[in-house]
Amino acid sequence: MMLPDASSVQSEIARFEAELAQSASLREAQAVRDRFLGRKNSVVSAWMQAIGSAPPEQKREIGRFANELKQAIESRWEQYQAAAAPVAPAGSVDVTLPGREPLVGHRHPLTIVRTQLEEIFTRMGFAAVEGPEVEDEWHCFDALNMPAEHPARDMQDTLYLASPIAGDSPADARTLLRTHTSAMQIRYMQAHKPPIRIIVPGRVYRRDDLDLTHSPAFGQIEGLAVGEGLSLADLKGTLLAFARQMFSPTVRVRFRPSFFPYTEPSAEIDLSCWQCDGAGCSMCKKTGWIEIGGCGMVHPAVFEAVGYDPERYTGFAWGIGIERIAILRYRVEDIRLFYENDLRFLEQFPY
Ligand code: 2NL
Repeated sequence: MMLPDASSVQSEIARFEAELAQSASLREAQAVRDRFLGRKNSVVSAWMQAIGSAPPEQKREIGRFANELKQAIESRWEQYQAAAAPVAPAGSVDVTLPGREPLVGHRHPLTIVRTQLEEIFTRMGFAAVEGPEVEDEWHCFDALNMPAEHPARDMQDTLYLASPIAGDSPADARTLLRTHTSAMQIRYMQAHKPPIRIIVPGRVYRRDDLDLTHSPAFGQIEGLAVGEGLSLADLKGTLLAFARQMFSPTVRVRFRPSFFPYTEPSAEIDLSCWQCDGAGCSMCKKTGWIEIGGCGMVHPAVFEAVGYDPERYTGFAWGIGIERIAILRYRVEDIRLFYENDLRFLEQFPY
C-alpha cells in the first residue's frame, strides 16, 4: 500500500462522500461506511496498520493522517445519518407507534348491583325516584306509623342535625339522616294520587358499628305499589319475578312472618338458595334459604298520614339492602371492602 499523505486524506474523503451519495438505501450506505471505518479491512484500519510498518520518522505523520481521515469520515457519517433518518422534533407525535391503551375505569360493584335492581323493577313498570338523605323526622318516622315514643325509633337510631330543612316539614319536626328511603315514598304519595309504582334507591344511615356485615351508612332499595285491590299475592309475584332475574330462574320465594310498624302483615323475604337449590350449603349456612330483605302490605295508618283513603286503596312495599345483594351475588366476605376504594378489590368487577 502506498503510504498516506495529505492529498490522499482529501481524496479518500471525496471518495467516501461520492459512494455515500450513490448508495440507494441506508443498508448500502452502511456498507460504504464499513468499508471506510470498519474495524477490519477498511481504509482507516489499513491506514492505522500502515503506522506500524512505516519508517520510524514517518510514523507520527502517518498517524496524524490516519486520525484526520477517521474523524472526517466519522463526522460525515454522523451528518449523513442525521439527514437520512430525521429525528422527530421534541414534542411531536410518531403516528406509526402502536397506541397506548388508556386506563379505563369502571363502575363500583354497588353501582352495578343497584343498576341491575333498577333495570329489573323498571321493566316491571316501577319508576325509580330518589330523595334527600337529610330528612325530617315526620317523613322518616311519624308518617310511617312510628310516633315519638315508638320503640322502633330506637332500633333505627340516627344522627340528628342542628339546622332545619326547607320544604313541607312540620314546624316542630327535627332534622336527621334518613334511616330508610321510605321517607321519600311518603313524599311521593303526598305529591301523587294512586295508582303508583315506584322504587327508591339510595343511601341510608343507622347507628351501627362497622363490622363484617354492618355499616352505619349503606345502600337500600325500597319498592312501593299502591292501587285498588292489590294483594299479598301481587307482592310475592313481584318479588319472585325479581329474584328469578337477579339470581336464578328456578329460585323460590318464602315469606316468614315479621313485624314492621309501617306494614301489616309483614314478612321477611327468603329465597331458596340458588347454589344448593335448598339442600343446604355454606352460602345458606345449611338452611337452604337466604334472607334478602323485608316486606309487607302498607299499614292503613301510613295511607292516612299521606291523605289516601285506606278503605279504598291497598298497597305493598319492600326493602332490600344493596350491599346484602352484592355480598350474595359476588360472594364478598367483608362489607368494608365496598368502602375502602382498594383497586385490588374493585378491579375484580369489570363491567
Ligand atoms: C328491611 C325492611 C321494608 C318497607 C320496607 C315501606 C315503605 C312505605 C310503606 C310501607 Cl312508604 N313500607 N317499606 C316495608 C317493609 C319492609 O324494609 O328489612 N329492609 C332492609
